[in-house]
Amino acid sequence: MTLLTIALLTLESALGAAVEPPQPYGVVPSERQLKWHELEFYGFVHFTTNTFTDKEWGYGDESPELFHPSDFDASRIVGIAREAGMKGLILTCKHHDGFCLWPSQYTEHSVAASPWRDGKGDVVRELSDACRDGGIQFGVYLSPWDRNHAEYGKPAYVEYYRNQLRELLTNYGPIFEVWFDGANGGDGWYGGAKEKRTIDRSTYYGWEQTWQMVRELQPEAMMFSDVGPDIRWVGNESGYAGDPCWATYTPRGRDGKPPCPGRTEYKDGENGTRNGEYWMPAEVDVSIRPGWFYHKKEDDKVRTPDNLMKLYFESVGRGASFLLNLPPDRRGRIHENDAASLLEFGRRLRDLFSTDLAQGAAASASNVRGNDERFEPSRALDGDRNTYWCTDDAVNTANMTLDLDKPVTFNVVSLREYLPLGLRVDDWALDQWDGTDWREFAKGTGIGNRRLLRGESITTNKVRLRIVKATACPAIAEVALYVEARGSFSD
Ligand code: FUL
Repeated sequence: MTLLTIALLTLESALGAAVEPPQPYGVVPSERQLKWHELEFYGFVHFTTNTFTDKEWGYGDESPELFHPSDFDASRIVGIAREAGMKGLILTCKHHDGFCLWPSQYTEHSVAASPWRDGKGDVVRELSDACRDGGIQFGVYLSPWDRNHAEYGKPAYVEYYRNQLRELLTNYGPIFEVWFDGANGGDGWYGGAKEKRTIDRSTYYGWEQTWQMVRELQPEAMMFSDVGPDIRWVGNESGYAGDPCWATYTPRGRDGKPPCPGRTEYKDGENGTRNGEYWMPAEVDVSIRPGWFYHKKEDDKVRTPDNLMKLYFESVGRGASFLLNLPPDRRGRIHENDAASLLEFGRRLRDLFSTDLAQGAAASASNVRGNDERFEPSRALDGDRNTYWCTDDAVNTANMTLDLDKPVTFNVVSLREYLPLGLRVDDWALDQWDGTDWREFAKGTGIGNRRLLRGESITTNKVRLRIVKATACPAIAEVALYVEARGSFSD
């Protein structure tokens, strides 16, 4: 050690050495996952020959001539999605029936054989361009199960599947998410064979190799499946995540086989796994109508704005993402009923999050890491998810208080942990000051990317967040208070 170093070290300790941020706890998100956590809400677009045959799963023998939207306008779809607050759209480029919405050079079973745009159309092109122009992201769904392809079940099909994926990942700009569906019902047309084909879900598709290809072609893309690797299926299609819904997960296989798409104890996805092996947050996929594809008979069964709000709180509000399906109709447009509901929902969301009543409050805490201003409780009130309140390493129970100066009325609270340091908090509670005492008004388990509390209206001048149990010293990036204008939230 040189004299200079010793002098600097002495000076530093005299000034109070800058304390280090805590070590991460458990598995932590990748950069790619961190970016995705910021999206929270995006859409699915289910569109294919099913739209014209009124089916949910095409058999694979549908004529491409059936695909003939009279008024497909991608920019209108993007406009509605954006207005609703969606940050991206994922298109079913090929569903189980095998019909391709782009002119793939590997099959004739595509838009190139349809009368739409005289066989010169490309839905993938139009929607990806419109997303880019509209400032939202674009993702692809490519069904692994293909009921049209003659060689489905043989190695040649897996080659075909990868070739198609390569087309989608190289010709259409940046892809934010690739959706790998685990569904496989067995029977299909299969080039005229009309039979049941059973594949071994663990080995047939060679997922590792396909995932590797996605990483090479689109390093930023998030991959979704029952087993990730980046995002997991939440385990239901009803629109809710479990409570709690940990971002960490250890998928379990079934029938003595390792976990793979289509073969997991998928109900585990609802809650995830505390201290799980992987950072693999949940995505809640659900349709705005009963079916995934458009059916006229469901025009009066569109989810209401109230119901969409409920789904939002039960997905985004539990740390998952909300993937809401908007199926274009036979015109190639989002039906008026769906659009109306969605736009009203978007308006309510904007309204809800327009003013954070906690900003500007005076914050104090029972402990501040190293008494360092970088970790002060005000960091949780600055609207920046990259700054956080944090305690000393040995302090796993702590509280922070917001002094609001004058009484405010709120009915929604938003909490976030600082994700790069992992899931640290187990149990927490929220208290209001009633003039003489603290009164608990909410409690829960798990925070993660986001925890939204939707409760009765509370008017108070002080709010307290209590970290009741944390496995590692807490790092809280956000405490925010909002007002939701509403009649009831029972829908
Ligand atoms: C399922 C599929 O079978 C449905 O048709 C739909 O695409 C849904 C999102 O995933 O597994």
